Amino acid sequence: MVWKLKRPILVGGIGLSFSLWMLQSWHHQLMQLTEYSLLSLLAVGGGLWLIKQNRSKLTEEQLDEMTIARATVENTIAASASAINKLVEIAGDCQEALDKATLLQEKIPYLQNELDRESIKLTVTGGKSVGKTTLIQVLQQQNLESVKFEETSPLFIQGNCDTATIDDAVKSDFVLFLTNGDLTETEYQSWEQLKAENQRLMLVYNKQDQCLPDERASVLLSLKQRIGRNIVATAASPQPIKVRKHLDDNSVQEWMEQPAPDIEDLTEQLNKILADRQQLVWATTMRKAQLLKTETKSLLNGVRKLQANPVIEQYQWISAAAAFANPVPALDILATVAINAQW
Ligand SMILES: Nc1nc2c(ncn2[C@@H]2O[C@H](COP(=O)(O)OP(=O)(O)OP(=O)(O)O)[C@@H](O)[C@H]2O)c(=O)[nH]1
Ligand SMILES: [Mg+2]
Repeated sequence: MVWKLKRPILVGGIGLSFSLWMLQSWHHQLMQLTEYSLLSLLAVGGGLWLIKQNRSKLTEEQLDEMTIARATVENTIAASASAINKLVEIAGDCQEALDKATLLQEKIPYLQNELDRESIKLTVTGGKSVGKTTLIQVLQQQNLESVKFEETSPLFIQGNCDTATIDDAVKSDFVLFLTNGDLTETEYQSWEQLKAENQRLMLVYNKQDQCLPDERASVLLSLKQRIGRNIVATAASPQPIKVRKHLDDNSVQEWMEQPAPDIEDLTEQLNKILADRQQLVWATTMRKAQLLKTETKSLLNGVRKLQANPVIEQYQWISAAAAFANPVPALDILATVAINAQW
């Protein structure tokens, strides 16, 4: 049975008024409902965010202590090698890509040899005049076995972090990051950058002799709160102190004395870290292999893009021609005109 609507304007009008009235009377409840759902959404979102934060903290700590198996590094080197082979394969007659691939290929045997390296490269970095050179001189007298020290140029140029210095630092096995007090924002960002590169490192609060003992404790506490563990305090070259001696004839003799460097905590920590030097070497090799893989992949993408361009252009022409020749849009316009004309 076909139900035929009589007086459509009247029925439509009544329907519309009824709906508006319903909306009006439910408006309050609806608003409350929206408020509650917004609040619950906020609560759920906040909860999820907290869980995520806790998890990322955990993974950061785990990464710090993560032991690397030799096989994992070997697999990463092998993956880089096969990516380079793929690059050679698809490069075809693109000489530039082939030359780059040859250069990358030469790094593979170097990385394989790196796995058995005995000596450790220890880099000392930090801002200007924090005591990098002095600390290296003092550490060199500690007879740390097969450790080569290197100093980076100051980490900051006019208050900005120098990325070239960071790149330099991540090539070493271990980094000592020097600071003379609470971390500045730029220092913190550089520290985070090194951590993001999975660089093994330690924060050294040098020149602690410039502060009174309770000030030192509060600086150390604040550093620990900011970056967690991995902090030692040193005084590579403490300020000379005035010594006063009362003699028998009631006269007073005064002179300046140079205290010995205060680096025991640092050498103790370093000895612990260097005890597992294989781990340090493997971690560095892993970083270098990953870097090689990333470099190869971006070259591969570049070559693929170059090769795909002519095909994309060809299809662009085809679709442009098809759009031009297709009568459907024209039919569409015709239909609209016809319908309008009927009215
Ligand atoms: N009071 C005090 N002074 C220190 C300490 N360590 C280094 N110094 C002094 O800090 C100044 C800078 O030391 P450097 O070792 O040259 O510092 P740097 O970081 O190598 O400096 P740049 O390479 O120029 O960035 C020197 O006068 C050192 O004697 C320390 O533990 N306590
Ligand atoms: Mg220096």
